[in-house]
Amino acid sequence: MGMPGFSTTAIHHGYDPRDHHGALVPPVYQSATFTFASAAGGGRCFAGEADGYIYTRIANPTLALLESRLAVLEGGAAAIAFGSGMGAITATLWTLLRPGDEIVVDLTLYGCTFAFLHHGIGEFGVRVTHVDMTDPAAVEAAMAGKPKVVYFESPANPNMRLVDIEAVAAAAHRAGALVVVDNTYCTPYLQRPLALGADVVVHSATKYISGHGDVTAGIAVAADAELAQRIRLQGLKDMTGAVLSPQDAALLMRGLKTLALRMDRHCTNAMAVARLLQAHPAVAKVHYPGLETDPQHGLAKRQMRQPGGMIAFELQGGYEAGMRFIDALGMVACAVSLGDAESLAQHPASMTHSTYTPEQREAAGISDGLVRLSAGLEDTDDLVADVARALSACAAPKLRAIVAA
Ligand code: 7XF
Repeated sequence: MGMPGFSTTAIHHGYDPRDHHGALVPPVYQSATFTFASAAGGGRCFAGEADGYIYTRIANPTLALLESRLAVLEGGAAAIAFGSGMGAITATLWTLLRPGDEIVVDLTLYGCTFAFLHHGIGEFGVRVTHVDMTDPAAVEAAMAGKPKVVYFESPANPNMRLVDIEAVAAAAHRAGALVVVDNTYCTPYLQRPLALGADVVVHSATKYISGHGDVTAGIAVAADAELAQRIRLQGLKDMTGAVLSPQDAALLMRGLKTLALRMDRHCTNAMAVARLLQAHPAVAKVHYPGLETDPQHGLAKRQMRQPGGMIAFELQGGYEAGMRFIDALGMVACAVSLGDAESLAQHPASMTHSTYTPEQREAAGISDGLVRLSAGLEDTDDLVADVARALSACAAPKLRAIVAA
């Protein structure tokens, strides 16, 4: 038998019911601490001379099963689970960076990642340099400073910019930098950055991996086992303490079982909404790499299985029209977060990316009129109908006449 497929791995990897009284679903080790057989044995565990669980902030069997599944799915050596995506990101970067080091990042990043760089680690002596990672010459020039870390999202939250992972990773490696990619928007089902050269992949597992909007969680997956262990022992254990609860790990494993099925539906729904938006007179611009007219369509086809479930767009009426659109939605909820069964819409400039100043948002390509939509799992026709209704309702009177015609 060859390598098990994505869903088979997500459902079965690392678990045999015969080792657990036949329990089909892995039991939850809801225990903060673990007993040692002897005092000397406990000391050997702490010294790393003997295997064995010590304390859940370091490791836990339920977390270990989730971690092993995600490590295989991302094609990494090992994974570390966290209590949030920001836990995974901060623990990874605290581990890799020291005062005097430089991190080169893309122009567009999730709002709290941007805030962590500028108001967190940036205030502890780490130099943060933004570069347009869609421009190979700019990337090459930024490598002259010998950065320690190169960090980006693809697609970027919120404006769907794609970064050529293979090309940027190659440039970073020539300069001796480690490459960290936030793969939240894709999940390993749609894109595997480690196979394209990244060293670490981070996720907000709050999103598609959980898939049900009821957990905050994060994951880091490293290509190298020694690097993963450093992130665990420094970033997780000593620097952030951002551990995931075993109960929430069990919920993530439930989500993982249907990840591939759900991603297919998210993508189908997003494509249908993107096509509606593209053809609609009230819409000025659609950012969705699945559209043949999108300037990054070719790159999307190269590095993503499908273009994903997220869409960003600007209405003809700019900011005012965007706010009217969100308020006019019926089934689609106005909420931040993404990747849930429920479709969600939000306004990045005043919500997820309000951590930027207006000038910083302009530099990052996040316009005041941008609306972000997370296509859920509802029936495609119902989602498209709700968006179409809101588009008609929010159009300025002159446009409304055109829409009605
Ligand atoms: O700590 P979290 O689990 O919320 O994850 C942080 C995070 C990291 N990377 C990306 C690409 C993310 O989108 C997020 C969280 N984003 C939510 C959003 O954009 O709606 C957070 C709501 S403010």
